[in-house]
Amino acid sequence: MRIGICDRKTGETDVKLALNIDAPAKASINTGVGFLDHMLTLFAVHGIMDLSVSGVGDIHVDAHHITEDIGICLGLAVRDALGDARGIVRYASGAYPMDDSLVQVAIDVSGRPYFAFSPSLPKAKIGQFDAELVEEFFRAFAFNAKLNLHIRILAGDNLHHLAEACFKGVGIALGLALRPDSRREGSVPSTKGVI
Ligand SMILES: [Mn+2]
Repeated sequence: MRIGICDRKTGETDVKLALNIDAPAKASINTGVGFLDHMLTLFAVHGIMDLSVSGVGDIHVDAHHITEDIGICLGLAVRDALGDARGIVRYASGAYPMDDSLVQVAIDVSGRPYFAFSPSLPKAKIGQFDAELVEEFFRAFAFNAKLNLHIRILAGDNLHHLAEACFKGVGIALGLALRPDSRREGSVPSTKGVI
């Protein structure tokens, strides 16, 4: 079982996160931010991973620090679980609908961080949650997981649906990219021999 752990405490947040990428889908999420709990649950259930997150943050300020820091921790936990990334598929992409919304996600577990999100979501709120934090979350995640992540909004204007399509889409694509492929025969999926 490939398991990654991240315990990270700063002056702004205290995050404990565990990720098992080979376990049945399960989510145990408590971040103090309801919308973020909902998104991380969708990420784990549709990515078919076992994710537990307990986070405490300075949400009297807003949800920025806790959201970004959980993105950092999820990225570090993916890196931790992967080790040298032996035998994985490495690439995955798809277009993921959520009613009116359609989001294209492409992932390369390359060992090199790159992030693109376009167009940016409007500066508006989804309930109490700032929609712009969706992009902040995935930037922190991609940079700390050291992978290429492209998220393109193809259709839709319901911000709740768009955010859901992003979290489900990245969860599903990540799950597919991290799957072991027996034809790799345990080799590192790179002509460089390292990821
Ligand atoms: Mn929902």
